[in-house]
Amino acid sequence: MKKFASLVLACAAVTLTMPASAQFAKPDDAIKYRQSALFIMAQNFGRVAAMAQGKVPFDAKTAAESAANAEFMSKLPWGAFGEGTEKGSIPTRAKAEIWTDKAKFNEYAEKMQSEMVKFNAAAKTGSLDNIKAAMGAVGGSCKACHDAFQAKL
Ligand code: ASC
Repeated sequence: MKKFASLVLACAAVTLTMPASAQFAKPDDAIKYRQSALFIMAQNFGRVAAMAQGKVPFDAKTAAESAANAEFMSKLPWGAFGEGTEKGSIPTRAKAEIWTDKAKFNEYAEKMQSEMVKFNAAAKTGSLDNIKAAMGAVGGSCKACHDAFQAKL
């Protein structure tokens, strides 16, 4: 019983400290984690962007759900850019500058998250015009960070 209790505590400790400074068993896990979070975020953002661009019909409920997903996902990648996760055995376009210019990288990450909050709020109103007004700044924040910190293919 004592053993079980300490196992539960250990698991809780790992879980609770995860977001601030994520721990991964190996660099590949961190790389996969951040790529997965960004992929799911981009899929959800892209779904709403396609509506704003008139490529697919506007559906307020889907837009609001997708924007909420995107905002949630925008919080997850950053803990997976820890020291020692620069390279693994799977391809990564993360530039070394992420680790040598952390202050700037964090600034871009925070900017994107705050634009996502506004984007999600806009989507909640159900107005395509509000969504359109908030979208550009989100896309711009993605691009600014990619230009500085993502290697070209
Ligand atoms: C997206 C997506 C990005 C950004 C970027 C904006 O939908 O997947 O990486 O927007 O293209 O410039």
